[in-house]
Amino acid sequence: MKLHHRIILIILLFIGLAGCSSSAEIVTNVGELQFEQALKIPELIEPTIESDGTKHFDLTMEPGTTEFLPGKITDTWGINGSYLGPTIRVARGDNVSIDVENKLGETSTLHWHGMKLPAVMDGGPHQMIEAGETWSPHWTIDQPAATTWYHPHLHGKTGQHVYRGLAGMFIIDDEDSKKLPSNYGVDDIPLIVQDKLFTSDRQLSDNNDSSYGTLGDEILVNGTHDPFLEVTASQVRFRLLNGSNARAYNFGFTDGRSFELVANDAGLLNEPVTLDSFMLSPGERAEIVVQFEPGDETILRSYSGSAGIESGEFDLLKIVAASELTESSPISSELSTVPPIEVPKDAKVRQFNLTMENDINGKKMDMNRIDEVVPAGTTEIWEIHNFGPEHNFHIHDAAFRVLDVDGNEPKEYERGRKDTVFVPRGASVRIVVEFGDHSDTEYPLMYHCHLLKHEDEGMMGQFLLVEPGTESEVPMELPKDDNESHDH
Ligand SMILES: [Cu+2]
Repeated sequence: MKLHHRIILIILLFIGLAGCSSSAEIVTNVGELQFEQALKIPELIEPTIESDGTKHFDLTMEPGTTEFLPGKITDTWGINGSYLGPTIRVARGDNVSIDVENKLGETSTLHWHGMKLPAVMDGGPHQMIEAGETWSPHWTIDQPAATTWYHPHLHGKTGQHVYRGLAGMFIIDDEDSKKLPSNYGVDDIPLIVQDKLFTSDRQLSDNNDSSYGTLGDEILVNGTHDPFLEVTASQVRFRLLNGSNARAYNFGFTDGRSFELVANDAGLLNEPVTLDSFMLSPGERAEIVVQFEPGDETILRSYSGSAGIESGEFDLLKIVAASELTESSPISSELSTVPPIEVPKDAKVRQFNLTMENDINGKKMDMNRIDEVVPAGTTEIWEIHNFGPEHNFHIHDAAFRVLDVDGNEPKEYERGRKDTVFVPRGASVRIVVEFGDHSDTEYPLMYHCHLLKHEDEGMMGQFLLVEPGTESEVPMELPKDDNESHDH
């Protein structure tokens, strides 16, 4: 019976392949997977505690090889391993210090996406780590619980460095978040979703020809191809990160089950929202809590959407519930006590035009140019107007709330605290942005499209956060040689 099924599957596969070659538009892996690889859970890295209580972490960026398919070796990059990096987990109020050693053999950076911190610790394009060197940022965790992440941000090379495997999760806990399932790897599961294009000899293809950048036809979850997960608890929290260069995912389950959305990128929602699907564009995160009955089987699938970066249908992960499940207490109807970001009276409004040329307000990213000067600790309205196909928009050292999309209420799944927002083709998105309170007249922060090809091609701008009232005193040019220092 099993052999019989396999033969049918092989025939179907051949029909599928023939179909694929004639119509490149329909990209899918549905029906091709066996769900035979246990989902890898990135290691939770243990800090060393310094004498003043600071939690210290050591990260090493290094090349390696990874066996995504049995017997097939792929050249990859990783952090403390050959592909992806460990999960860092800290609590609000912690002081952290991190040594990032670069053993890649070329310059890179490591950016803390979603983190509120001084600009010089941000790991953006100005905090370059030369080959063989170590960069040592430190800061105090001062923001609500959130699923953040880290990845390189070297100007012009971010897409390549992330695609080869440099990324990891950075979880922040607080009193609110601990009320949700929090047992890492048991009922609190990270899911880093990435599409990949492999060459015939199973190397990562850097074909970047599409206008969106690399769109793969195979999926890795936490670096696992063909993954399954056995869950042992009746309620499981999944932290989803779209770690792809360009593809967006419309997440849902093949049995149509609903689930509770409990967090957007930058923190918990005030109350859970019951959904049966939601979309994440590159860089966005969401936390969901899914209820299981003993013996349940379902597949987390990405359904094809209308946008170019959403086309294709992909099985992501098969989830099987054990025959006996640990009973979890029901999740509270009050999740976060942090009030939603409000629009201040007389809020400053800034306009950002995303053009067909992949620039912002007619300008390509320039490492020496300051595009905006924002008073630290303030809240502004930013209006993002898309004059081209799909983009998204990410702001460093900031959290925002989506006010409207083309004048309409944002989708139910994007109404919480965020740091990255999808900007549909031709649409205008208005956000109310709460900026960090660290000022710095020397080191800028970034805002950019998180489709990494677009970012690398210059769809990025730089802003300084300065002492309120000093905005007009700040030079809009950075000194040519001083701004690429890495000795902080
Ligand atoms: Cu873009």
